[in-house]
Amino acid sequence: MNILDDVRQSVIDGNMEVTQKLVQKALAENVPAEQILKDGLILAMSEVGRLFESGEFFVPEMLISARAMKSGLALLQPHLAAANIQAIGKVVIGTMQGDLHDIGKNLVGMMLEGTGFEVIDLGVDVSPQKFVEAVKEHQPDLIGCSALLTTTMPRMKDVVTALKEAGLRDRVKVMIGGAPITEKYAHDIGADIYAPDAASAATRARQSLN
Ligand code: B12
Repeated sequence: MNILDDVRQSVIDGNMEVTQKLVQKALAENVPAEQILKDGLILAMSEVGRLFESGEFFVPEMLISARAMKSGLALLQPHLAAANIQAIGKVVIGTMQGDLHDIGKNLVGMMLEGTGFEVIDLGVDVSPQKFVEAVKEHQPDLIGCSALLTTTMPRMKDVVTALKEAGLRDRVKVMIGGAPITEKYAHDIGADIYAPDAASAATRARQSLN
């Protein structure tokens, strides 16, 4: 068995200690951090989602898998974020009000840092008003909104509206993403950038500065 198969299995099992050991082992064997992330941790969470959908996993299992994934991610972080890059811009990110999923958002934050952005993370369950206040306070180039639930997607439109009402819409680009989000949805609600994953989020954010 390949080490990344083991990493995936440990996340699915929700075994945080084993996940950490295996991620460390993979790094020691010079498996690139991006590959451990993509083919190990992220694939494992897709499988966890499938198990949840088919009724084999319930919320507690999902939660312990998420914890294991996060513990592995923490070990990869220093390898993913390139050191000593001067900030090329500023991004405020957060997960929509009512939504507690933060693994994808954290990954996007890491990749943005890796590409040279200063990242201000507002956390989860962030109201549109809080985004507006953060734009006033930090004056970012972009805001990044994450939603994993179809029920919290509409809050993204509320963020765009709140920015307009505060007269700030022209000062900041709005980037959105998360499993249920599509390019079309971004267009429909008047967001500027959509990206399907953390790597393309970083690339598109960077391109948007030009
Ligand atoms: C882990 C998990 C949880 C954990 C979250 C832990 C945490 N700290 O995040 C817990 C157990 C808490 C949880 C709870 C719930 N969950 Co949940 N969860 C998941 C699961 C299995 C994985 C999500 C994940 O982390 N994926 C891995 C990351 C890396 O991927 P990602 O989040 O998609 O992010 C990537 C991209 O989307 C993108 N991206 C993400 N954000 C952003 C932002 C920007 C700006 C950009 C550009 C890109 C971007 O880049 C990321 C990296 O590449 C998904 C299943 C799935 N397949 O998505 C269900 C899922 C999202 N959950 C679901 C549900 C129903 C729930 C609950 C309602 C369950 C319940 N009955 O209580 C609650 C809701 C709690 C709440 N209020 O938020 C459903 C949503 C269904 C729907 N259509 O809305 C899913 C799809 C499962 C399913 N198949 O039914 N969940």
